[in-house]
Amino acid sequence: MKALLIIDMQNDFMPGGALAVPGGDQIIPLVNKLQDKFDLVIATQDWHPENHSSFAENHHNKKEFEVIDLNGIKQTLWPVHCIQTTDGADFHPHLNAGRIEAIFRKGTNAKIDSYSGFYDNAHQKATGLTGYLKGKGVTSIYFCGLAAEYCVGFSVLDALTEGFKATLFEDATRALNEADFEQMKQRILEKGGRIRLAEDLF
Ligand code: VGL
Ligand code: ZN
Repeated sequence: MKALLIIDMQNDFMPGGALAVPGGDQIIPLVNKLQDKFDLVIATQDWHPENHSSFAENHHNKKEFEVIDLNGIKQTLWPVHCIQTTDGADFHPHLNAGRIEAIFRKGTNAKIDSYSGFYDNAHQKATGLTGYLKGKGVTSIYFCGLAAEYCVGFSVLDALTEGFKATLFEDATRALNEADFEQMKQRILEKGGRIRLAEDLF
């Protein structure tokens, strides 16, 4: 059984948003069309409290996009984004959300960031996504959404760790930084993941 996992298609990651991914809104028509090819569609939402430790403004003398050591883990400091229950955390209004059976929220613990839809960045706490998908009989997961080298990429890597087949649709994602996305694609391929074009399904 194959599932489509739509990562973080939220207003704050769209052009004009707090942590805009260039061209993030351009993938919406493809992400909508793609859903018809899957029996199960799941989404994730970045869902931070205001005091989240990934926000530069919650640290003294730190700038946005600076990398710090946070409890032993490298953490990029982001602009404030995806605050729980705000418009910025909502899905883009053009995203077809009618087929999404479950939404897994992440980044709710103020002390640690969570790029992957499966685990926090220290791999200490699971979201329950693995058990949910295995309970539905899912063996292969296909990924789209934002941002390619962060929440999408780390979700793909964790899916492989959890024993799923994992495929990234590289035309149905967009990166914050192209060079970082190239590195992430290499890591995915080395771990046994696949990279495909969603458009090839049509
Ligand atoms: C994301 C940075 C911070 C993402 C979330 O969805 O890729 N990136 N929070
Ligand atoms: Zn975030």
